[in-house]
Amino acid sequence: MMTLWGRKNSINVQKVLWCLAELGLEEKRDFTRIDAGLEYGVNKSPEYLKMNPNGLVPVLQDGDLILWESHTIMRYLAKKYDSQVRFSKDAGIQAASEKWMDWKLSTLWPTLRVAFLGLMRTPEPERNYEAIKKSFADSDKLLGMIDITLADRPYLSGQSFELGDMCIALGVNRWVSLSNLHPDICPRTDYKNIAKWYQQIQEKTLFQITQQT
Ligand SMILES: N[C@@H](CCC(=O)N[C@@H](CS)C(=O)NCC(=O)O)C(=O)O
Repeated sequence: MMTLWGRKNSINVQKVLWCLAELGLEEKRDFTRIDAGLEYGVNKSPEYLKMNPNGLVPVLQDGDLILWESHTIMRYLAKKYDSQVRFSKDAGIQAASEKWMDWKLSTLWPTLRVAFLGLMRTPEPERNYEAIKKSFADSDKLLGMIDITLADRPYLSGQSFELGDMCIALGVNRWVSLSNLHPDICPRTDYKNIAKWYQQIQEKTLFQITQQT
């Protein structure tokens, strides 16, 4: 039985929960989840810091192995537990998918995070609206790359749903949520290919994306 530490509304915990769901791994049967992070605490305790010195969620324990970094955990799960071949084993398709994972961590999320933390985690009097607006506008522009990519393919790396789609879909979920909650500060472009892809993902995959609050 694996153990996953992390609150359910964290974008990085959601990536792991989604991956587990796609692999047919069920909470209570195949893994235990322990709430950690923000209001739950736990992640700054000495015991937790021994597992993840960053004090962040998620952390996955599988036997003697302790992993942190959501994308590393996803790759591990897909390598070890994909008995039904849910994800492609082709090195080229995997790399095509993983480049979007890296882009999410290195480019999209650092850009969108400023708007997300500013509007969702910062009390109104302390918000830097100029930085928030810039963060959202820059993210909206970056998502134009996704929209162009999806013009000639159903999924980001081609014909099949892969790990990269999950990582980007969770970012798109935050982009849509922020725009819906704050349309004046976060006006978003009506990207048709993203909308089609996102809807298809929600219909055809095994995880209900919930907004992060
Ligand atoms: N690069 C890390 C980032 C982890 C991260 O930033 N986690 C956030 C939640 S999304 C966290 O632990 N925040 C502190 C908290 O929830 O208390 C990953 O992908 O796992």
